[in-house]
Formats: sequence, C-alpha cells, structure tokens
Amino acid sequence: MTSVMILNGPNLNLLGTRQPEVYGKTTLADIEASCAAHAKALGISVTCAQSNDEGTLIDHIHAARGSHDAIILNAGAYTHTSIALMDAISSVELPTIELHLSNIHARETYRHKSFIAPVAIGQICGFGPHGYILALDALAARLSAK
Ligand code: CA2
Repeated sequence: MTSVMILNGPNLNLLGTRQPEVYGKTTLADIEASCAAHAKALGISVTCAQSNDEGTLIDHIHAARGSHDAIILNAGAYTHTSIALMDAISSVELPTIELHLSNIHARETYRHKSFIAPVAIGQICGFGPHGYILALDALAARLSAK
C-alpha cells in the first residue's frame, strides 16, 4: 500500500488555539484526522508527525526513506530559512509536496523565499486545511501513474 508521511513544523501544534484570524480554527488533530479519513478513501496510508525542532524534522525525513513513498511537508517558518531541511529532502529522494495553509506569496516578502520549493515536486499554499487533502490527491494520482 502506498504510504505518505505528513510532516508539520514549528508552531503548527498551536493551530486552532491561537491567532484564528490568520490560521483558522481547525486544530492540527482535526487536519490529521481528515487526512487519515481521506487517505483511507484513496486506499493509501498516512503517518503524521509534528515537531518544533529542526533536527527532529530532519530525523523524520531521513526515517521516511524506506518506509514511505512520499512526503507532505509544512515546514512552517523553517521553509524560509533552512538549507538543512532542503538538503534532507534532497537526500532521501522521495517525492515531496511543500504545503502551506496561507498563501505565502501574498504575505510578507520574507515568506516569499522557500528553500523547500527547489527540491519539492510542487507547492500547495493558500487553501487552508484543504491543502492537505489536495496534496494527498496529487500524490495518489502521481504514485498510481508510476
Ligand atoms: O501558512 C503556513 O502554513 C505557514 O507554513 C505557517 C508558518 C509560517 O511561518 C509560514 O510562513 C507559512 C507559521 C505557523 C504558525 O502556526 C501558528 C498557528 C497558530 C498560532 C500561531 C502560529
């Protein structure tokens, strides 16, 4: 069975509890539950993880090699700063979708730069929690076509 790792980075554990005007009222647990349900309908499996620590995120990416077929990564603010995360994605050679709840291109200019984008197969941003569902659909289509 196709297996996807969904990895969320710093502060995303606070979703639904703080700044709902920016990031909405949906919690990370809600997102993970809807991803699990949608993955089941697609006939794929998902594993979800979140960390506020850059090194732990890199460890999850390394561990995905051999156990998962693809990654959905919302690296949070590390998107805009982390060459280490870029190198980790590059090294595992797994198709990775860069995901953001907000439209990073419509926000502050420092959010326009992504170190993940050059090593991702694509970027989904601006669709809120539904972006994760779009990412699962995109991966299901891509992996079944191979
Ligand atoms: O839009 C996204 O998904 C982001 O990855 C979210 C990051 C931000 O730094 C990126 O530029 C875009 C921030 C996540 C912070 O999450 C919070 C959730 C609730 C309350 C406070 C922060």
